[in-house]
Amino acid sequence: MIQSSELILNPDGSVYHLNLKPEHIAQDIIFVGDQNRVEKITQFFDSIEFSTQKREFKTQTGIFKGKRITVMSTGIGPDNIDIVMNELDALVNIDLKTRQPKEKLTSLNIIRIGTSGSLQADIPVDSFVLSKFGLGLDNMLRSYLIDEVSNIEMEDAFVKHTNWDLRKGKPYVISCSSTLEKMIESEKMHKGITATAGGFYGPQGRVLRLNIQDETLNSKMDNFKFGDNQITNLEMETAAIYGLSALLGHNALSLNAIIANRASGTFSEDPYKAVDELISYTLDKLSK
Ligand code: R1P
Repeated sequence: MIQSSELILNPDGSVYHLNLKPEHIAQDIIFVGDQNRVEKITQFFDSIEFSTQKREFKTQTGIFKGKRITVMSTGIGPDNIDIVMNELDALVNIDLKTRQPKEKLTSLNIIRIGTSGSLQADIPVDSFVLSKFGLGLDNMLRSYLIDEVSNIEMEDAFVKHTNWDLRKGKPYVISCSSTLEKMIESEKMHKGITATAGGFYGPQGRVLRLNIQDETLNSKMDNFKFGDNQITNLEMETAAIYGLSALLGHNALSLNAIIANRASGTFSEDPYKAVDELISYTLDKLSK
């Protein structure tokens, strides 16, 4: 039995941070970072059956063209993803009354619709990136036993290429779900490795008033190659979502609208438009 200090439930039986009970979520789930992006998606739904919010975790479940979908904001960063993924998994794979893992496990389909900065000059602002791999620079996943799901060869190549200081922890690499990739991909999507940082400024090479440990990291990431794959973009959730999904048996895919280009130093003139277009694109693919 999982103790109440380990899996915390609210007085109404919902999971502690997400405020959700099992009946509130669909098997198909869209993640967004920003809580205000939830309704930008659900405004297109035929109906909404459930809404809740606690802290930055806002959830709505409804029907889009006959398909039941949950849209949820994760807030920013891999630490939040640890909460979101574990609590979502508990909703489907742990009996919250007996506090025992279920024998028959459910796989969720999770698609992130996020924003991100491109590292490559030829992936311009307002384009879309599908993350074939998540490269975690953040360490969160290293609290789990990940060797069976991580790409150790690519991790070692990255460590060598960037002369990575292992005092920052070892980066980890996890693949997307190939089923979801096939469902969503098209020529409109750039594909590559998405690097996930554990912070927005220093961890992504931004210098304001503090010196950073490796000022050349972004340019080394920019020219890292592993087979046909290069690092396309940098954000704060993808690798953590891929890692916990792989460990828990869920399918995950991360899509990002590129709103900044770190190579050219440019920022989208209308980032909301790029996100709106990615939302329409994804909903259209999901309804087929
Ligand atoms: C940083 O501004 C946030 O924006 C990006 C990063 O991953 C981070 O969460 O994604 P979202 O727009 O989905 O939040």
